[in-house]
Amino acid sequence: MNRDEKLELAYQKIKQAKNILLIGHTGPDADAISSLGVLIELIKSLSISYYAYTERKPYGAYTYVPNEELISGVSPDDLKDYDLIIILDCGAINRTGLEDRLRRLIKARNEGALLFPPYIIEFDHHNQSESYADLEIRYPDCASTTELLYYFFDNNNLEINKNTANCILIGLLADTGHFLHTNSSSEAMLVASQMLLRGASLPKITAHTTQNKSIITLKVWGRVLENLKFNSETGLASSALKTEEINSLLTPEEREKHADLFSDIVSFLSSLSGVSVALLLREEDGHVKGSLRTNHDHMDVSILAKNWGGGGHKKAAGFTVKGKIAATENGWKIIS
Ligand SMILES: [Mn+2]
Repeated sequence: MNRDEKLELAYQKIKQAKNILLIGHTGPDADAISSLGVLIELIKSLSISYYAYTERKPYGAYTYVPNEELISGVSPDDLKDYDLIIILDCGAINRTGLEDRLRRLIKARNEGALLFPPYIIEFDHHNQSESYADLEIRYPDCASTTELLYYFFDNNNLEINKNTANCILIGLLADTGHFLHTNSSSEAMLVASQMLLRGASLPKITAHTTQNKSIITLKVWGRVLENLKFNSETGLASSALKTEEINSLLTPEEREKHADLFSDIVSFLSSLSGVSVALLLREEDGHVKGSLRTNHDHMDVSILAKNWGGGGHKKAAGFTVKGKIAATENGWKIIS
């Protein structure tokens, strides 16, 4: 099936559905939230019942995204109650926040144990890690999942109203770093300009996304910069935050609310002159989370992340491993 056929089939499946479950990735970013926002807008207009879910939805961080208030952080009831499940921007099944339940469902489906198994559609722009959906709409050339959803709307001649336009533009701006990253393709720019023509407000979005640095954010940035180590031979800029440091700077509520904070600073580090790769390590619940960024076309940080059991894009990737952070002479290591 080519892309157009897949996008048409996805719309057929949505129109036929009676109860749809929408899933964005755990600890959602603006692209995940706005992808949910786009499909909620469509499903509302079709008067189909739905439940939109994302695990660890940060409180108050994305209220500027249309339909954000219709997304729940509470796990859905029995997955078999839905006839259609749409997974957005997740990269891998383990980022759905429902991995065990989905795997059980898929197993039952594959064994023919379900009379009416939910149909599973995946919309994504991450590289593939495994194939599990009935309809996999995966295009890593798209700058954001919302860019892919634009093609879905365009292909099916669906109306793009102001809410949808804002959602699509928000996802694009977020995943291209406001058109600073190299994934800012001519197609992405074209979609963005189409969204402006359909009523999306760039000044309103940027006011929320770029002029929102709080004092708390700056304190965390200060500590990350203090801990910064730079290897001039490899061009690796790395920093780390231990649990004690994070706890001294942020309350648990603030950590939830400022979910973007860590990814913002690692992007900033990758933009510094002479830096080829930026790495931020932080401790969380006995684990170390690593975020990797690069601005260089010849680098692929998803390969580095994969070595640590993670994944992502060429320019932005991450991993989580068990352990603690320890400083070395010009870098960091993870110890158990
Ligand atoms: Mn994305």
